[in-house]
Amino acid sequence: MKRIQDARLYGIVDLGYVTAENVVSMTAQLCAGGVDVLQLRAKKLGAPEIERLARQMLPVTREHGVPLVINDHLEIAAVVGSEGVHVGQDDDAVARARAVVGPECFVGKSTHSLAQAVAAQAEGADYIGFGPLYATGTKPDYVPIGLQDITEVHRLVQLPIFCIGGVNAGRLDEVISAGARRVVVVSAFLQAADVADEVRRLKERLPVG
Ligand code: 3NM
Repeated sequence: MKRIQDARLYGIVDLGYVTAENVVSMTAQLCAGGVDVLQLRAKKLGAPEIERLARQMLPVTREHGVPLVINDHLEIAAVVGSEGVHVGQDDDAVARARAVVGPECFVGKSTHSLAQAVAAQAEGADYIGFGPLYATGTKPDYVPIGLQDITEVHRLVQLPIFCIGGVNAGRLDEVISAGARRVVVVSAFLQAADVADEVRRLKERLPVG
């Protein structure tokens, strides 16, 4: 199983873009292309449906050695035994997640500013998301934070930092030049004509180490 500490490319199966029927196929394509970690995100589905999808994804992600992260639903992460769980900006979200998922499951937290990133590290998160860098239809209510704090967040936070929000092949060079080392890509992968190829080609351009 790949470790979150070594992950550079983070994919998300977001049910805003993928139908439930296509979740397994999309999971297989993203894993075949080479995502290092994969999240299940389904803001509009109920817990039973999300649990069912997670159970369908797990054999595929495990076959590829890709850790599966459940967004928001701590109990589902615990009951299906996913490798990770991801939480939002609530106070104590990391501590509450740990109490539910136990020591084997890593915990990531979304952050939208330098202050939130530093706080997430103090809270004991295993990794952070940092964004949205650009305006994005995947998370439309959030104000983009731009690229200017990426270097500073890497100085302040010694956790894996996944830059997120509007990242695609056309913007990758400027995101890397701004200091990003790891990225999350959602809609640009899920809407690609050839998903595995899009993942493979973007991954080749990420810095190693
Ligand atoms: N979280 P896309 S931005 C799920 O900043 C999510 O916390 C964000 O999707 C954050 O690659 C985002 O399609 C959406 O822009 C990322």
